[in-house]
Amino acid sequence: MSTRSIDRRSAEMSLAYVLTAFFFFGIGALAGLLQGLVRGGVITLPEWINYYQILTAHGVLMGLVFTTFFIVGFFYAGMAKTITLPKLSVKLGWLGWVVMFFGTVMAVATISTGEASVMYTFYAPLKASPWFYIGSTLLVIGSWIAGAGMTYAYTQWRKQNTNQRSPLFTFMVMATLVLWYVATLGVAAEMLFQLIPWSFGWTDTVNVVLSRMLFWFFGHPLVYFWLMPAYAAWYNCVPKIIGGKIFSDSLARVVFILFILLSIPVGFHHQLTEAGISEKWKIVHVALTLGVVLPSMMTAFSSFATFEAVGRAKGARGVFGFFKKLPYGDVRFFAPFMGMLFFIPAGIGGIINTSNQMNVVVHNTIWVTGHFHITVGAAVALTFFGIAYWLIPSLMGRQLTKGAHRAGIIQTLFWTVGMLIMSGAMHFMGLLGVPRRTDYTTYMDDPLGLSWMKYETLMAIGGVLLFISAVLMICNAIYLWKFAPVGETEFPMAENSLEVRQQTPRILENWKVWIAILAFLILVSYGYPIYDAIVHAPPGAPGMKTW
Ligand code: HEM
Ligand SMILES: [Cu+2]
Repeated sequence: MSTRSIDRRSAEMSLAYVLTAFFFFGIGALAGLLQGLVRGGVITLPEWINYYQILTAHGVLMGLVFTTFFIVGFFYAGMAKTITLPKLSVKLGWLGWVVMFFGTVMAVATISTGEASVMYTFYAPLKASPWFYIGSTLLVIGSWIAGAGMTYAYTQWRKQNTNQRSPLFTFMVMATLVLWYVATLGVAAEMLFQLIPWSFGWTDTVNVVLSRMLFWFFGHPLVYFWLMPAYAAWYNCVPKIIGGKIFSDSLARVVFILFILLSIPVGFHHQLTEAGISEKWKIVHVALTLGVVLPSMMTAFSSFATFEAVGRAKGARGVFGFFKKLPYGDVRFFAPFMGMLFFIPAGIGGIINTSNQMNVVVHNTIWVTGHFHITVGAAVALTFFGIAYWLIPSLMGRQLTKGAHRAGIIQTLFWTVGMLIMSGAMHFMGLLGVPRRTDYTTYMDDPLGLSWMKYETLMAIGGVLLFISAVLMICNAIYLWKFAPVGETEFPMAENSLEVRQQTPRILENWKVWIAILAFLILVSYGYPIYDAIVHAPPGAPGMKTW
């Protein structure tokens, strides 16, 4: 008999998001493979495809579409598990899916017809078809609708459970949503007031400085929007999988609050080499960025504390003996664990990127691309894969079989090795000065350009392994969705008893306080620069089509 872990309506809606995520992930992976092969000099694209076109498709589909669909699906499922979803939430979930899907199709269509090779950052003055901007905006609006469904479920729960701290997972969903709503205001303003009117020809020029500021107001918290769901799995699901407990309820909540506060007023760390923003403001953003190290360290600390506690309970000895006791044969643990390991060099790389002087060395080199493939492309992606292995069968009422575990471990290994090779090559090339976002070139057979080719080839080899892994992942997902034997798969969610939760300070769930502090920090860090960019606007730029 089939037994779903949550009610059927919620399960079907969440699954729609997760499966759509993997559908677009597949197309994105193909684009990634082609990029690697082109840059490595292995293949040449046919006349009718432009390198920057597939680069745009890859960045948009992986960075914006795969992640957002997966996150919404996972969050809805986790909320259904911890507090259950009212009917209205499920309806809003479906509506959000439709709007997001429609927006994505619009954006992908304009990329396919070559009207939007502006890459996933759509930096002005590169100018795409208005329908690309409208499609991307719909993707965001769809996520707002989905977020409204979750917020409704949360407020209903709180009404029925006055004076109770919410379950940790639900709290984390709400914290991520607070961040997402505030962050997306920046990109929505850029789209609605700048890019869309300009691309329709209603305005002749665009204020480039302002548009990039607004983009990164959104762009940095975007990376925390990817990371916080992965952390939610590290805090709630991984401990349950390995038979442990949540290390500390309040610590986990403080971490998420810190992410809300510190991930928005830091966008200038992406613009350190950019004219039009004074050094003083850049330093404010850099200082706040370094503050974000703290919650990540706290997460690492509590994750490994949980591992240690579990290992010792199983009889581990010595300082690091507990590593031997962890269930590496369980893909639900193995995949996110590999992701955690990737996050160690990734975090160090992030500190390098944000340090003013070192940023000059790596800025706009392919080092940066190496960096975000080990953060979002590995730490986050591997965690999402690990979640998918139990989430899909558990929502379908099917079994995560031994064979699927094994296939999952192999898939994880391919991804891990592929990413080590590809990102390793990218990091190394970046230090040599190799630019990111470039089609195949030997720079007119310049000896320096030629000397880079061997690393480009290495990068392509890593890309091939990653692509094999992506195909395996999709096959596994389809198997678990449609073909695995009917049965039951646990929805691993470590939950603290109400007693423990009630010891957590009440203020941590007082959103008004945190939103007010966030507004203050935003005012301090962005208020004057944005005012300045508007009042002392640079000469506007006409649109450019460089492809
Ligand atoms: C099959 C696996 C993958 C391969 C082979 C791959 C390969 C690549 C390559 C070679 C580039 C650099 C192109 C250039 O700068 O000229 C790139 C860029 C990028 N990748 Fe991936 N990648 C993969 C997976 C992912 C994943 C899982 C994500 C995120 C979830 C991701 C996000 C990005 C983004 C955002 C860019 C930047 C695009 C731009 O600069 O506009 N990739 N990828
Ligand atoms: Cu950033």
